Amino acid sequence: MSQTDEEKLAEFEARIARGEKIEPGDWMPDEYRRQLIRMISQHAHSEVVGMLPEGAWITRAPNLRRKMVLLAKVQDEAGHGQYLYHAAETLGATREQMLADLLSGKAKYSSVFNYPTLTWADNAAIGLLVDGAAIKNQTMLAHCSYGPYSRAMVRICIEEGFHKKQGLEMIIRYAQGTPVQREMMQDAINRWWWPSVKMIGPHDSDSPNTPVLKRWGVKTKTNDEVRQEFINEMAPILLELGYTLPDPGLHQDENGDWRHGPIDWDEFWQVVRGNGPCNKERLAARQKAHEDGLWVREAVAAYAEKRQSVMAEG
Ligand code: FAQ
Repeated sequence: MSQTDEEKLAEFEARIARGEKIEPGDWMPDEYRRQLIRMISQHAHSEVVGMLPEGAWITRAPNLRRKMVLLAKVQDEAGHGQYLYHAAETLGATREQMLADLLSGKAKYSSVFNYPTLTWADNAAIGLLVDGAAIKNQTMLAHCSYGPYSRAMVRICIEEGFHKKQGLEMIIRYAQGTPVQREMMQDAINRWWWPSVKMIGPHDSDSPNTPVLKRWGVKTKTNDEVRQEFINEMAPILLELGYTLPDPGLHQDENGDWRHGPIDWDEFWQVVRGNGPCNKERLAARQKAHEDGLWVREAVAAYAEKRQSVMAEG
């Protein structure tokens, strides 16, 4: 006897409640599939666009060790994009469509990558703050209910942990440096603090996707809960090192939580809508990379065609 949709949904939700992973061939509600494709493809695009702000500094690294570390980090981000595009493909999304949506400006990617990297110290700020915020969110997603996404997240979190440590190491070195070096690091922290706090997503009251994502075990925490964890970790580290944070409202409450002041969400939505300082530059860079890669795609397609005809001839 075939099950009704209500019965399938009840079984699906019972599996999630038991902590089982949902796998690609399993029955899932259309909305679960849609939400995952939305989120995973945005995440993949973020990794790929996220290579650009730091990638701009590879040729200007201050020494060979720093260059090797930065190269490895940016290369990791390309790999993360690949894992994530694959995870979205398991849900029926095609690589071609996802890329077309990114290149046309239709698809979203993280707001945080639309700011410029003005000095070498920005790479330190990105390592600690942007990777630090990404890890808080992704450690949660490593426990999500969709198998391919959660497994991709486990690998990604291990690599992001290294990214965060190299950022912290640089921030500590700058703290021990000359007044000019400290000032350069402080300036980078001032510029990356708020974009990092905002990248975790809008307040829960303005987050339409969170309820359904929580119901089906994709998110296990809300945006504000993740943000609180992030600020609780970062504020003491940076203050202890003698830096300041650009939030006059920041204070520790009676429970020990570091509370932030008002967030400028208008600025965030401007960036999300394509009007941030570097949105156009980022999109143009991805479009150029896609055009420059045309000969590779053509060569791969020609090879595949040739191979097929040779095999057909036996
Ligand atoms: N930027 O209802 P919610 C990284 C959109 S990876 C742009 O709260 P949700 C690694 C959201 O899409 C960083 N748009 O949405 C790295 C939705 O619009 P839609 C990326 C944003 O999904 C480090 C609308 O606002 N991480 O950094 C942003 O429940 C260093 C309403 O929002 C991920 O993608 C934003 N910041 O929560 C690489 C993790 N926030 O789609 C290089 C996976 C929200 O309905 C260097 N994603 N929006 O039209 C998630 O965890 C979630 O999607 C959130 C947003 C938490 C980002």
